[in-house]
Amino acid sequence: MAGAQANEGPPSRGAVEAPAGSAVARNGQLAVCGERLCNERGRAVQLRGMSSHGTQWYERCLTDGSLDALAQDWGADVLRVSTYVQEGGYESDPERFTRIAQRVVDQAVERGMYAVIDWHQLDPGDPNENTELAKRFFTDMASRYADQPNVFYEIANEPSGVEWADIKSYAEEVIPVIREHDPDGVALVGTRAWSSLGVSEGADEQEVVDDPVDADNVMYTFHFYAASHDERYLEALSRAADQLPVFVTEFGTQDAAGEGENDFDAAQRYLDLMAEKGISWTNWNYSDDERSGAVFKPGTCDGDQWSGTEVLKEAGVWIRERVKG
Ligand code: IDC
Repeated sequence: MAGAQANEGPPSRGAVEAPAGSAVARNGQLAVCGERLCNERGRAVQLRGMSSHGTQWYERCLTDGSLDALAQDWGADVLRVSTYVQEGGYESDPERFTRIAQRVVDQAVERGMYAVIDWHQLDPGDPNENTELAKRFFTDMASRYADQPNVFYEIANEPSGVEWADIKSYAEEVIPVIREHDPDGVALVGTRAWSSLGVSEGADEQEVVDDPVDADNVMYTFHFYAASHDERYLEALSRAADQLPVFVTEFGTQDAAGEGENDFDAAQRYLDLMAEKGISWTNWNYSDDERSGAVFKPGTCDGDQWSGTEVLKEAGVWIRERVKG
């Protein structure tokens, strides 16, 4: 068992103070309050920010300079750190990917941003196939951030081909492991059919409403790609947000592969809904991948210029404006 000893840092790093004026300095420890996310004074908050791409491919886009730009130039409240399980990710070298995730979360903490620790399970679609690895990863992460108010634990990115009952039982196995170390960290649970609340497999939010995860401080995730996901998805999100705490941890203005033309009109309707209902979000993705959904132009991550719009693709210019608010 590697446990916390697998990493260089101490099991818990102790509390690091957030810079004045930052999202974390303003809001402190967050908690679920009814269908919303509330700050430490019990006031509802909406966080806006970006998701990284997989750290096995785009670690070089997550530097002191790029995270300064995200925190200061973009004014982001939150960074989602995507640790893929497969595709050359965590399973191939748990210690290395834990170290990378901790390095990046530490950098978010220093800048007063919240961090979503994303266990980026994608294929296989059944999160139960990675449960032992997930427990090891989250033990290491939750022990390190036990004293920090900054982190969310996203335990399954996009389940697919699996019933809600199986996702729920996975959540009820992993969340207690996290809470043993970090009792007040908010857990984010992926929903059926690539976190579509079931819609992509002919279901909807009702299965979650009828049978929620048996744990406190849990939110459910919804992902959408505006050029692919029509009215039915928007309506499911709208209904769900009145009955469940929802966090949109991934979305794009493109098609479901994060590619192709941007549909900014459709994306704006989702953003308006999320503003109205106080739904927090992180956009996919903060890298220089060649696809249209990666905000930076290819080659940006080899340089040292991160701020402003010159380094951004069309989708990057658009989303930066909306993160700034
Ligand atoms: C895609 C990346 C692509 C990569 C692929 C690998 O854009 O570069 O080759 O993953 O799996 C998701 C997933 C997310 C996808 C993204 C866009 O969570 O991993 O990234 N997407 O396809 N769900 C819907 C879309």
